[in-house]
Amino acid sequence: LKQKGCVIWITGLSGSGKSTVACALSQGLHMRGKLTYILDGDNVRHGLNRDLSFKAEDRAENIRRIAEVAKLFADAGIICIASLISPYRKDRDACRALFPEGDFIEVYMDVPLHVCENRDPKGLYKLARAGKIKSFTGVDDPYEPPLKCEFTVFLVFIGPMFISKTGVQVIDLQIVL
Ligand code: GGZ
Repeated sequence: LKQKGCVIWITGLSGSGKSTVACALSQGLHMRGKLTYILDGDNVRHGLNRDLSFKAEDRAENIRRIAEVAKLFADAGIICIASLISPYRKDRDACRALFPEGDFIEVYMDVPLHVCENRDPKGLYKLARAGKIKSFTGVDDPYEPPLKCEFTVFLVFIGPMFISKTGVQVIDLQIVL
């Protein structure tokens, strides 16, 4: 195989920019000749996972299935970018356990709730605040940030930056956009 597969797992609130970063990463990797595939929670929930709700057990099952599919892609040598809220730490850790050391790269979108809520691209926060959507992450459902992850994305004025926890490596996403 020319390319070794892996999964880049992007977690964060609705509106935190997971899909944007997933697309930017995918484009950047394509430009470097890498094969990628994006598994987006919201999309997969229309097909494979359309039987699942947003209660905790169903979110766990959503995440588990997507991790299993990501593993198939990784086995085929593809870099699979999974972008899901994946709010529970134990569910993300269970996904990590499916992969060999180093093949599960967790990226945390560290964007404050008020920023996501101000953006509200689909008007879902507004509906959740009005009680029209129940169990909405960040409003009346929990989000547990990673205690340790490979990358944290902070949205800063000069554009989205990839900043490693060690602070050693800084990659400006604009390079790959
Ligand atoms: C959270 C919800 C909910 C509730 C609908 N809570 O911003 P979006 O719209 O496009 O992405 C969100 C998506 C979340 O699906 P995930 O598969 O990523 O969630 S999880 O990992 O927790 O299983 C949001 C929309 O679905 N959405 N209702 N109650 N997000």
